[in-house]
Amino acid sequence: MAMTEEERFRFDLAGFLVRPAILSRDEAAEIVDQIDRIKHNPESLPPEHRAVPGGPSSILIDHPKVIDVLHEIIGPDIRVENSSCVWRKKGQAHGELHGGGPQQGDAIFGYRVNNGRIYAGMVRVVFELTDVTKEDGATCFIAGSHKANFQMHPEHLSLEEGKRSPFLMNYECPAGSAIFFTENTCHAGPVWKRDTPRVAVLHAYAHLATHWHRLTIPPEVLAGLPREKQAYFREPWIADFRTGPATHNTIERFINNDEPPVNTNHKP
Ligand SMILES: O=C(O)CCC(=O)C(=O)O
Ligand SMILES: [Fe+2]
Repeated sequence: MAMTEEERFRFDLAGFLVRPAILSRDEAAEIVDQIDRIKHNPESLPPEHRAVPGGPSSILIDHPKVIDVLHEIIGPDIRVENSSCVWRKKGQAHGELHGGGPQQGDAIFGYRVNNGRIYAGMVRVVFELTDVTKEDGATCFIAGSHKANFQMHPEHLSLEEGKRSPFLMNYECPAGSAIFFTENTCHAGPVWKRDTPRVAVLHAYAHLATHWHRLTIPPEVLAGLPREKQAYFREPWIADFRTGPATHNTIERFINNDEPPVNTNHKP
């Protein structure tokens, strides 16, 4: 098993986990530069780098210190559901507390533990690309809410100073850290308070058999990825029973095939 006992205990108890500094400072800085250009000067990048997870940010797709956790909490067959980047200036926010509670009954988002194993639905990974302190206002969580059996109570949904739930937790971490949380944990992207921007990449991972987000990554960005990274965007199915034994939709099968990743060239 890849997670330490303490990590497993912490993730199960709280619904989120920080793995500090999984990237070198140079790797993080290179992605910061890419996101700066994506947001402010996209023409300075080749077309296949003009969105995440293309170019330097592609190391995040299958980073071993991320994939080993995901294999343990989702399962051996996973996909990337969604990829986006943020350049959040002082005063900007993603929004209020959302998620948590009885949604755990849902097959896409649900969180269960069975026979000593975690079965998480969608898991979001935040890659913080600058140093973050607890005062800055990065993602925050209502600890334990991924297992709540009742609707989130309004008294626990305020982000206002002095009115915050005693269960509201956030994190501090160095640049290049990964924060994992089950989408079922009640969370928020509060107002960013630091003078310098929050630069981060957010990925959503899920079981190979599920597909929640309709993928919006530009086709040229997906096409520019090496085959082993495109594999995380392969079609969402497990077995093809036209063959005997059934063909399993593994990464190896995808790499040895010429089939494209899921189609992103669609109309809304
Ligand atoms: O921006 C954040 O810190 C949180 C983002 C969020 O809520 C999400 O991606 O689901
Ligand atoms: Fe969210």
